[in-house]
Amino acid sequence: APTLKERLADLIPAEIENVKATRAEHGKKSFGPVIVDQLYGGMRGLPALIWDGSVLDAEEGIRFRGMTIPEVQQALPKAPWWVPTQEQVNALSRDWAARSSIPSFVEEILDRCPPTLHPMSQFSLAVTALNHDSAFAKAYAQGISKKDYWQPTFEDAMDLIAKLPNIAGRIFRNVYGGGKLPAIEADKDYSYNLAKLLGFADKPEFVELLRLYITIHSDHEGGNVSAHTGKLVGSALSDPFLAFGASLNGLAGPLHGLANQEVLVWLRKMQSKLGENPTDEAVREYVWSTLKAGQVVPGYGHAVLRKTDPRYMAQREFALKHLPDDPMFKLVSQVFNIVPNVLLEAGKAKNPWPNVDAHSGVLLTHYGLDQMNFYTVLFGVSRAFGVAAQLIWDRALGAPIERPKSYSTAAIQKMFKDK
Ligand code: NMX
Ligand code: MLT
Repeated sequence: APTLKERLADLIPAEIENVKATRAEHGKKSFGPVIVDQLYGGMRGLPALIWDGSVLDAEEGIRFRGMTIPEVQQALPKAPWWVPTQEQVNALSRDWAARSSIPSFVEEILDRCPPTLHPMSQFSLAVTALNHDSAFAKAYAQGISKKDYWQPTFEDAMDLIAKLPNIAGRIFRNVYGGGKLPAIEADKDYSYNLAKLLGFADKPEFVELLRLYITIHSDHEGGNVSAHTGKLVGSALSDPFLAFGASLNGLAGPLHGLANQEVLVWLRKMQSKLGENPTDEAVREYVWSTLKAGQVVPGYGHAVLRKTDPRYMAQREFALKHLPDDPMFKLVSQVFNIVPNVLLEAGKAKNPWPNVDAHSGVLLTHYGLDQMNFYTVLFGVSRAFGVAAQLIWDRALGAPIERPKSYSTAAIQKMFKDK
């Protein structure tokens, strides 16, 4: 008799054909406000979520509260949604510094992780464990009224953001060495302190890079895996630590945040195969060999964007200004000239252009942060700002528990029979 796994292996090929046939016959048919293909196709393009912090346009890229990245760069630290004085900016930094320490049991959890456990798994463990001291969970247990949910959510959101540098710094030093964590400086900004905890505070250009990095990675509307996961889990009234821990698990996937690590791995493999200064033809061949092996070219393509990601361009401008002669940056530029044409020729990817992850690793590497499996942790620290802000709004506006309707292929076939 077949084992459960053998039985599945028998069934899968037929079910693949069944889904193909169902999509071919009914895929373009209307199904309520959507078409059947959207149920199978990862809900691409489905208007389904409210997310106030940012909106993504397929051609133009992200706008934060209506502002493009260059506009935000001009305006910070002042922004139209909150126009703080320098004193208020400093007070926010001091508030985060005051909230920044992590409980000793969370330190122990991190210290006990084997250095072979991926930094993202360690990150998610630590963030989830912060739920121990959640103001929201405590207030809920004490019977807080719905109209007040946002207040302890705000406190948790602030604690979450404030504690991330200590978590990231501890993981970094545990995994890669670098000694004891220094203290956060209450009179310095978030990026400086994060750089300090990673051991890079003596490089002002790296601190400036982190300011750019954190801003551009903070939010990318609500439908991406990490943002949507945080919102979904938060909709069950799981507190911000549980919700953002879930976000991190999604960000750790190679088609999402882990792509920044994958890009560096891919570039390094290319370098070791082709040597320094490869010809365009050799790079082209290498890209084709990736596709022919059934792999994706990391850092290229996007589910929504149809043009070069403005976050890529912001990083490219930084590189052109600060590290124009870096050999890895030159390789990234060469790849930028070659990959889109190959992807167009291959004809599958709907967007052949680079996304944010195609550029971030090379900048970090330039300043000596070349531990590539740490890169997604930095993405995660940044993404906390967007997810946490929306969690506050969701609780303030009484967002309900998310519960879309699912269907089986058999149910779809039955529904459209003879239609
Ligand atoms: N290299 C090779 N094939 C690709 C690529 C790529 N970069 N991008 C898309 N495709 C393929 C895709 O795998 C799919 O193939 P199949 O029909 O065999 O399943 C086909 O093209 C159509 O996919 P799209 O509709 O263009 O892309 P989708 O919306 O499904 O996925 C990504 C979007 C971003 C997951 C996809 O472009 C990708 O895998 N890119 C590489 C990984 C990456 O850079 N991810 C980071 C995204 C940004 N972030 O930080 O989250
Ligand atoms: C993101 O920043 O979340 C990525 O670009 C993925 C996305 O928007 O789907």
